Amino acid sequence: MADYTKMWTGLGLDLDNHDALLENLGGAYQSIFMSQKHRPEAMGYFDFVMSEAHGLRIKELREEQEAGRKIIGSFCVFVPEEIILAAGCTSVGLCSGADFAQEEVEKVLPRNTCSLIKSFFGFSLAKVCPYMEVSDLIVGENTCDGKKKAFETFKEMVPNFYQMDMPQNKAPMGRKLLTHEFKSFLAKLEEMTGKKITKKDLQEGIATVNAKRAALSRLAKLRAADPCPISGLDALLINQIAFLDNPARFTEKLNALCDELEVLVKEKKGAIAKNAPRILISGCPMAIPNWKVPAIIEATGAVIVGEESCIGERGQRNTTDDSADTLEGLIDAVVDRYFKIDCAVFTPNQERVEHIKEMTKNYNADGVIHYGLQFCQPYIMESFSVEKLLEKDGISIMRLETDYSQEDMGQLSTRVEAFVEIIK
Ligand code: BJ8
Repeated sequence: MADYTKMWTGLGLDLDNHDALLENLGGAYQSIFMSQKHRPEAMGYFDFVMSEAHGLRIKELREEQEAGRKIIGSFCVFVPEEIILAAGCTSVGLCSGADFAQEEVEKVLPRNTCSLIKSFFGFSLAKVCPYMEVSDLIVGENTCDGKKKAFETFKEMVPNFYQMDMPQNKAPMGRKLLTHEFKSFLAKLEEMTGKKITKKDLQEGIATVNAKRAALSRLAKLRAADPCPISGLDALLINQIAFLDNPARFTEKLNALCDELEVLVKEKKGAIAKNAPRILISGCPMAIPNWKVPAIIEATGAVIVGEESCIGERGQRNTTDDSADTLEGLIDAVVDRYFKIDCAVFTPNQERVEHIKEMTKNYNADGVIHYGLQFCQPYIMESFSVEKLLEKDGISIMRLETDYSQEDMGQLSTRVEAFVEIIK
């Protein structure tokens, strides 16, 4: 990586903390990703993106800012990228996938807060996330209780916070609330940019995001093959990078990877051996650089064939209908698309278990590992009914609860190995 010290200093990063984070991440990436065998050649691009995630990509975002674009950071797949692009802005996901500055975090948040929330507090307090620092606006959403209460504190820590309300059920009133929130968000972006969003702008935003989602769905379908042409770790990484990279370039590179995977499938070549036990992961999002559980699973020789997760199919399934001929109609279509997301903060949330069953079938999974972050009430509570309903259909499932620490690695490995033995 080139020397970006000046840029990082300009962003207000704490260079010592940031060096420590990069050193840690670099080591983890080498041992988890680069040690894999039979990786598709086109993964080279995604390795490059990762190696420059705090360098070249941030430089690009700074250049976009200098040219007048605003950078919008967010924590949730409910924040509509189509509208952000329509406003001439750029969307970035704010990672939240690693522990940092835990002692400082526990001075402002209770200990029994999920790791994801603690993570973005830690990144902010320790000044180590260039995406957070480069963002002109940070959007928080009232999804789970943990996030919405934590945002009350977080908005005092950053100068540019915007809060979006969220429905808790899929009744008509819920849809009305989401429509209201998306329109307010659109108005906020118009006010920030001084640009009036037109029908054409939104159509273009929808087209860009639809193309990205279509490429991700193409990747997902290719994983149904046995042998699987790509490891679950690499597929997860691509889903994580989808939140950071330039969307048009990402789509082009992902389609190139899918072209290569199609050939591998035809030639019956896999990244992981044929007949390897096939696992579907379901549950809390695995934000970058959270690779702990997938690394444990694939170390057993099993392959992860899908993620029922917001960093995965729950967040990316469904494209937006672009056929409306008014701006109002297109906004409605965006709302329709997002209102289908079956996050566990909704009650009831029956669609989610149906999706898990559907994915198990479509990707020929032998079993499901339900991944819950400790203290995440929505997903952990829901995991009990998910378990019951999957077992009723004869689908093997194991529920795991963990955090971002490495302390339970041994215990998790033992449990995952035992589960893989059972489903073999
Ligand atoms: S749409 S899953 S990205 S809210 S893990 S912070 S739920 S206590 S992240 Fe999510 Fe949007 Fe839903 Fe998806 Fe709370 Fe649970 Fe923590 Fe969570």
